This record gives sequence, structure tokens and C-alpha cells, in this order.
Amino acid sequence: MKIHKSLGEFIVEKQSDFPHAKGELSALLSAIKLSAKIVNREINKAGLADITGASGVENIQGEQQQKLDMFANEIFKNALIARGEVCGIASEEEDNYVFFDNKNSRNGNYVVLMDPLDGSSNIDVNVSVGTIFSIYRRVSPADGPVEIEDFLQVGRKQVAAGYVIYGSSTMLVFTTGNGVHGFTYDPSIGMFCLSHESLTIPKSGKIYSLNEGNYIKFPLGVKKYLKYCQEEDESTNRPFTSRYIGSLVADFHRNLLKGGIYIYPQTAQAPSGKLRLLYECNPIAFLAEQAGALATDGYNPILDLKPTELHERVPFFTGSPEMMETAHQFMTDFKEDR
Ligand code: P6P
Repeated sequence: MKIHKSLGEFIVEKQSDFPHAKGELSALLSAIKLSAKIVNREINKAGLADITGASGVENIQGEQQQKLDMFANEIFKNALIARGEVCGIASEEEDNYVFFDNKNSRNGNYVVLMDPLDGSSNIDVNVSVGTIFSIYRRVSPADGPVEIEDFLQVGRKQVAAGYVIYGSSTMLVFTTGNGVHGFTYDPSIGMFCLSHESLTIPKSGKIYSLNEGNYIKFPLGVKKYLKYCQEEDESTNRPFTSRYIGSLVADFHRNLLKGGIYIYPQTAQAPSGKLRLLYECNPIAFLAEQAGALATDGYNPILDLKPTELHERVPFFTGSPEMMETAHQFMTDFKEDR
């Protein structure tokens, strides 16, 4: 029987690869690992406990907070507070950033931005959901409070990023800038075990993921690309296949393994796009580029965008490089002044 390497063993072994590790990042990742196990346990029995459905509270996005959203937010926040490495967090579920103003954490070197439970409306119907996290070194003086600038850093400054996908199996997939590595949770031993080392996206693919219900209000370039995907052309392996789960982490993870493209452009309801730059697009874009994929707003690399506010939204395109290049060509050829 093959014994897989644990996440902890992997980090120790690759210590020299993790320029920021020095044990701090390793400890931070172990807080995320612990939180993921607890959230996984609650999700797996969600239908039995009174923990599914809406909480009756709206978040800053004006969206109904799900009970598990809030549960996951508290679990990750408390696990990170307990580690001295993190001086503050920003979260989809928090109106503003949170300064960990206690003796143990206030001088921590890192900040964490997260979507504690992305796609949470899918939980009630037993569809995969995910946690997305993004880690930066703080830029504010270590002897003072955490500042907004610590959270509004450009995506290329991330020191680590990853997601947990709570699916048919639970996986933690992360990068520290030295490739993308996937660990599958084995509940029988309570450990995340290395299952996908150095994940690399196929250069092309046949899967396109977007919510076609928004077609009428898509930018013309997206409409043209969508029709391109649906045309018959043997030489380019078309028509492609439409796969859309409605959970970014699940759609991204499948496309990462099989090749494909995910697009959430501007729509009528979301004129700037729906996905948030800081704690959805930036971490996924870091993973994407580390896995040989591309991630843009339709024109520019996501990781080069300068954030201006915590919950800002951007159009999001990510996937196999050859598919992204074709989509970009349509976006350029049919660019509209919006
Ligand atoms: P729509 C989930 O709410 C999310 O933020 C992503 O995980 C997902 O890809 C997208 O929104 C789904 O949005 O408008 O297609 O339901």
C-alpha cells in the first residue's frame, strides 16, 4: 500500500523552495489545514445539522449570508488569530479588514484574504463548494496596526495562495510560487496527503465554463467567443463542451486537471463582473499562472491589477493558454466602449 506524503512533511522537505517559509508560512498553512478539516466535517453533515440555508443576515455584497459561510469565516479567523504569524484578515464575510490586536498577533508578518466558503448556495443541494485564500507579507510597520495598504497589494505580491475544494473528496491545493500542489484529505487518518504534485494545466481543452443565462448582456467579444465554442470544426476539435457548476473553485479545479476556460464577464447584474479581485480572482490567478494557465480581466493579467478597495469586482477569464488566447482575440477584435 502506497503511503502518501503529508502536507506537513511536504513543506518541511521543500523548505528551501519556500522563500518565505522560515516556519512562519508553514505554521500559517497548518492553521488553514486545521480549519479546512473542521469546515469539511460540518459540510459533510450539513443536511443533518441546522446549519444549512440562509442566516437572515446580508453581507456587504448585499447577498444572503449562508449559515455555513459565517461558520467557516469564524473557524478560519479564529484559527489564524491563534497563530502569531497573522496580524489581520480580510474576508468576503467581513465588511472591513480585521486587525488581530492582541499581544500574540499584532506584530505578525502576514495578512490573509479569504472567501471562507465560495459557492455556498450550492451546499443545500450537495454541490461542491470551496474556501479560497491569499497570503501577503504585511507592508505596514510591524510595531503598528495593520493598514488597508496591507490588503490592497497587487496580486503579484502574494507569497502563497490556494483553495480547499469540498467535493467528492476534499482537497487542499496551494502554491507558494514554486508550482501548484494538491493534497487529498484522508479522514481515516485526519491528514491531507500529497496526491497531485506539480499540477500543470493542459495547453488546450474542450471545456468552457460560464453562465449562459447572462448571454444577452455579455460583452460582444464573449458572445462571439461563445458561438466560436459551439461551431463545428474538426480541425479545432469543436464544438467544445459546456460545463458550469456555479462554484468557482469546482469549475477551476476541473479545468485545471482537464483543460478548459472559465469566464465570468461583465453582466447586467454585475457591470464590473461578479467575482472579487482580492480574495477570489488574485489567489486563483496566482495558482493559474503557477500551473501554466492564464488569468485576465479579458485584456490584462489579473495579477497586475492595482486594487483600490477590499470588495471590488472584476471580470474574470482563466484557463488553458491556447483557449485564453483565442478568447482574448475575440475580446480585442470586438472591443466595445462600455
Ligand atoms: P452565477 C458563487 O456565488 C460565485 O461567486 C462563484 O463561485 C461562481 O462561479 C459564481 O459566483 C456563480 O455565479 O451568477 O453564475 O450563479
